[in-house]
Amino acid sequence: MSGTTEASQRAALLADAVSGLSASPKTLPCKWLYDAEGARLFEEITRLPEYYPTRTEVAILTGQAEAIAEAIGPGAAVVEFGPGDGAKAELLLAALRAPACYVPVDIAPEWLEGAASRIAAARPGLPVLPVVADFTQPFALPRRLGTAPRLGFFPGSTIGNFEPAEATAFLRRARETLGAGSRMLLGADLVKDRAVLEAAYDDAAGVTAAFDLNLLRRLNREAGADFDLAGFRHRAVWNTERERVEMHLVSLRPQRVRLGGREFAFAEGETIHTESSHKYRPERFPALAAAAGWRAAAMWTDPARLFSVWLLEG
Ligand code: AVJ
Repeated sequence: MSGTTEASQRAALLADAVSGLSASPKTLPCKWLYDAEGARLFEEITRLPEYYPTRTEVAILTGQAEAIAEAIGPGAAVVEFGPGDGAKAELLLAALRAPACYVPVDIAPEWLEGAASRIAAARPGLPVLPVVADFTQPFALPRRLGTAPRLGFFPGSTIGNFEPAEATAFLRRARETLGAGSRMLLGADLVKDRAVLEAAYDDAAGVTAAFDLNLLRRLNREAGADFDLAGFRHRAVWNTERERVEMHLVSLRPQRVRLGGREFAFAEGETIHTESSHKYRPERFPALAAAAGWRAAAMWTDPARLFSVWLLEG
């Protein structure tokens, strides 16, 4: 990362931390979970026995590749929002007929390299056109897309990390970016048994706990905070009313933490809400999409109905 990018990132982290820790209840935006160590721990989470979403979505994308490719048709320009390592795009591009190009979009240029080089190696000859942009806002697509039919790709149930109103706003902007007549292939995790959900976000090996607590380590390193990591523990709880799994860091005792020249007091048992992962009901998802101008054209799921992959038409 360049010096200025790093400095502005740190300033943004500090500002978010000061406002989140001043709020009641205390909260921190989940995007800060992903520093290099956080990204490594998330990758480890995706391979845990309790964390079903990744392997289930991959099973849907591979097992139902034919039907998905058939529904999408030939020649699609695939625009992926937040591609990660590009593994799911590789599966999709292998299934599709004659995709026109691959456009990975991310705000952090260094995060685009992995996906771009993976796809370039896996599909020689396929144009890879990375775009550096904040995909929660409308952005311009490369001119080279021409008139190729556009297919947005947003796997992983990343949509679940948005509040419902933000999810609608994201889908509306994605439709503006992709244009009328475009499609979107989107992964959405489904509502299920509370025990299954809570275990997926609080695994026996403690990897998700380490992922959550790493946020405090990051604040100590990048925002000059003095969190005692032994003074907090990770908790995952299913919020029945809002149909989301919440991750919290629970203060184990009354304590004070310094950050940004201020002091923040924690009562025993007080929490910092670090992430929400919303889950969806198949019968209700089409209405959410419709509120953003999309029509749900098809849905694929696994035999246990753990996860859903949707094709939206705009
Ligand atoms: C970012 C949506 C893929 O909410 O399931 C995994 C992040 N957090 N375990 C999710 C996460 C804790 C994840 N996604």
